[in-house]
Amino acid sequence: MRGRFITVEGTEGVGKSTNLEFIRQQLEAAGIEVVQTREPGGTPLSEDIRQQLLDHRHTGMSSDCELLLMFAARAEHLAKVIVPALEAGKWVLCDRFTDATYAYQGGGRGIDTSRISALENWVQGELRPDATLILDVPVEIGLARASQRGELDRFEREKEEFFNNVRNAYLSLAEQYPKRIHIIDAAPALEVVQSQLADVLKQIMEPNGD
Ligand code: Z5A
Repeated sequence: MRGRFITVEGTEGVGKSTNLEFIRQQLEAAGIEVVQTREPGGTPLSEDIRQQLLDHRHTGMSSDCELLLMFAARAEHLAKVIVPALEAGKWVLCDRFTDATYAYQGGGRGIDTSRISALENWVQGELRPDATLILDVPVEIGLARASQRGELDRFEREKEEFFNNVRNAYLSLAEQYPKRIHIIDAAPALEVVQSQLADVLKQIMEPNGD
């Protein structure tokens, strides 16, 4: 049986890295074999593309170049990691996927959604995530959390307005796909966030769950 494809999304500093480990543990505790991966990245070539995308020396990269590099990395990732794992019956847990493209390149950079969906259909065919968890916090809280880390990458140097547009695009996607996308309030203490995650994961792990 084909595995299930779970993606985790959110704006800057919402706690994806912190909570991905928790999500993986919950799935594995239920006996599910999990392949954890990330975008952009997940294969040697896609990780090289990621480095170019995040490198602050490329500040001013054209929006179309950014969009096409995201999908180039994704095509390789799908071919080498995601599709083979799903076909082998494993679950794929992916840190960001195409919702991030709609949010960052669509909402943030202002690229028309129809251009993103054309690339989505080309690169993914009919493959879409089975369930998506969007960790949501007000932008100022996420930026304050992220600022505790080291040097800022090319995206992290964007202004608050950019991240507000990204967050609004994520919230619109959740309205558009209420069955697939689950919004998690990631502002409270970690144990409160993880209790919400555990509830949603139970639902997702049910046969035919979303
Ligand atoms: N991107 C794109 O533009 N288009 C696309 O299609 C794709 C991606 C796929 C890299 O992604 C960039 O690629 C990303 C969008 C773009 N740029 N940005 N921004 P990334 O996922 O690797 O980068 P990121 O968003 O910066 O993720 P991150 O560095 O992994 O941050 P995070 O995972 O959300 O946060 P964290 O490191 O888990 O937590 C941040 C801090 O907050 C840390 O000190 C935690 O201990 C703390 N924390 C976490 N939760 C809590 C709670 N509940 N309370 C208090 N403190 C907390």
